[in-house]
Order: sequence, then C-alpha cells, then structure tokens
Amino acid sequence: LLSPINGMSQILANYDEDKVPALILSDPFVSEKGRLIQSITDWEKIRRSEIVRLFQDKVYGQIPSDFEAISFEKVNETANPYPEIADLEEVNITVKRNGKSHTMRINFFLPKDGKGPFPVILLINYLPKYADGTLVDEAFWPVQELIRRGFATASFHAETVAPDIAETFQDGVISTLYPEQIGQANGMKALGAWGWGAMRAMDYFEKHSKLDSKISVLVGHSRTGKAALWASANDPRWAFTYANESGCGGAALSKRKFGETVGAINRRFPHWFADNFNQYNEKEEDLPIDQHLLPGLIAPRSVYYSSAKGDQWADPKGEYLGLQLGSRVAAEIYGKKAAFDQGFEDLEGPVHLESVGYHIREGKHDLTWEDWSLFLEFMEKVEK
Ligand code: GTR
Repeated sequence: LLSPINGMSQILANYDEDKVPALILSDPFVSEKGRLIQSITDWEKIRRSEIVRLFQDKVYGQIPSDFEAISFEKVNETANPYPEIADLEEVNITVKRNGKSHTMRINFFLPKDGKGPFPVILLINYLPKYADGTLVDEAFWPVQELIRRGFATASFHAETVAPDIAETFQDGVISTLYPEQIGQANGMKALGAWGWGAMRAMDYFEKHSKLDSKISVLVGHSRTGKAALWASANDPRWAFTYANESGCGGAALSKRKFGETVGAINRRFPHWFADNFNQYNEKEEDLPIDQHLLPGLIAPRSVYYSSAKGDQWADPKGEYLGLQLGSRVAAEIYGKKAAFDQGFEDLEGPVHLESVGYHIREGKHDLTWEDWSLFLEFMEKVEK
C-alpha cells in the first residue's frame, strides 16, 4: 500500500525521458589513482575494493560479519503443507557475539524425489502475509513448482533479522550483535541487516549434506532485491543473484532521477540505507558512484534483473542501463559472453547472456510466475 506521502511523490516524480539529466558516470575501469584496470588481478586487488568501499560508505552501510559462534537447531513447529513432494525443515540460526545472541528463523523445503544434493534458492521475503512462516505457495514464491524442478527452496522473513520500521529496525541483529554500528554514518541499516541474514543462511547451506551450496540462488523482490544485490556483492558464495524490480538503490541508476529518487526513498524509508546516502537527496549528480558499478561486484558470478512496464517508479530503463553498463566487468575483465548490444527501446524479448540476464514484462510491480520462468530459463542456459 502506498502512504499518502509516497502517493504524492509518485505522482510528482519525473517520468519524462527528455527531462533525464545528461549522465556522468564513473568508469569501472579507471582506479581512483588513475590506473587503467584491464586484468582480473587489478580488478580484484584495486578497483573492486574501491567500489565496495564507496557503496558501503555512501549508499548501503556496512555488513559486519564477525561473530564468535553460530549454531543451527531444527525446530519443526509447522505442519508440512506438501508432504508428498517435500520435507519441511524449520531451522533456528543462533549467532553469538560479545556475550549476546540473536536467533533468526529460516524454512526449507527439500525435494523428496532424489537424494540430492539439491541446488538451493533462497528468497528474502518481506511481505506481511508470509510473516509467520513464509510457507505460502503462490506465483510470488512458487515453492511446489521449484521443488518439482529439483530445487530446494529456503526463505526467511526480513523481520527475523531486522524490523522494516524506521523507529525499530535496530531491535534485531543490529542492537544485539553489532551495537557499535548505531550512529555511524556508514553503519549497518536494514538492507545490510537483511543481507547479513542471507549470509547466515548460506552458512547453514554449506553444512547441509542435502544442499548443493555451489548452485545457490539469492532472490529478492523490490526492497529485498536491493538487499540481495548488496549481500551478493559482499559474499561471493552466491552463484546466482536475482533482483526483481529492485529500482532505486538497487538495479536502477540514481543519477537518472526517473521515478523514485534518492531523496524520495531516504525520506520514506530512512532505515534502509547508510545515513551518508542522505547527502545525495536531490543531489544525485554528486554521487561518486552509481548503480552500474554493482553488477561488476558480483561478476563473474551470475546476476539477473527483471523489470515491469507498469513499474515506472522503479525506472525499468535505468535498471537495464545499470546492467548493460555493469556487465562490462563480466565481459571485459572475466571474458564472459556478456556484452549487451541492444538498446533498451529495441528489446524484443529477454536477454540471456553468459552470466548476465534481463527481462521486462507487461504488468505491475510484483514477482510473478512469468518472472520466475524466465529466470529459470536463464539459469538453465548458464548451467549448461
Ligand atoms: C516501493 C518503494 C521501492 C521498493 C518497493 C517495495 O514503493 O518505493 O523502493 O522497495 O516499494 O519494496 O515493494
């Protein structure tokens, strides 16, 4: 639901291509000291870390990952809705640091058909209707269909890590495990905390004999698409990262100021991004980076974006351009067949390349079966 304020900013936003400012975007292949970056070594040793640091300081905030202990406990509190095709595992993940602990809950369905190990798809979910179990099967999270195709599915609700509320977002992992993050201008905020949750889920996947953590997918829609991208930039264990309609602060270029802007998102969701990101409210042109540098942090692992024509607020063209420019790292540094040569206006169908993919569909802001099936087609192609 749109709040009245957001409804107003959506109406007042710019949707006119002619009013998009001329873009000055930083070059992924020139380091801060002016060195031309052409090799994997220079990319990984010099340029990649510069870009990670800028996103951390200016956009998302840190994802601290140190802790003293992690433990996994099967709880099985809920009846399995699909006993014929899958085993349900509900797991409490408890992380300890400085004498304090935080427990998050994650749910798995493991296919009954076959011995595994199964490739695993993790959804970071935030919709209230799934809050108490993330078990509901529908187009948005098609558990049964994914199981039939041989995947294990896993999901956790964002709020098991950090509440999605400006006043209370710290009342989860942040104040319990990482209180020193509070008040830092690049301290961990909600998107970073959700990404941290995905990393702890991966810690479990790696130990699970029935899961093939090497074929792992991190999926997020919209706000959790933003979180998934930042998590994957920080954690190379994800083979695939799929961000659906992640828009402003996710896939889309901020400097286009098309649809949702940095000021609009920071005012409506002050708990998502680093406090420093506020410096760019109505001043996107001053950002030292833009979202086109994000896919390169995930390369050479696979990254997939999707947009909807009815979701202009998320700026589909800005999402496409971000990936088109961002895929240059996969193509030019890692030698993947990842060069997008089509203009956004000329797209006739999905673009499924080696390690990068994109589609845009009719309809509105949502994660649908059409999105899933196109993403799965892309995955199959990459896996071959
Ligand atoms: C939009 C919001 C976006 C996006 C989304 C969502 O209205 O402005 O940034 O995150 O909601 O998460 O559904």
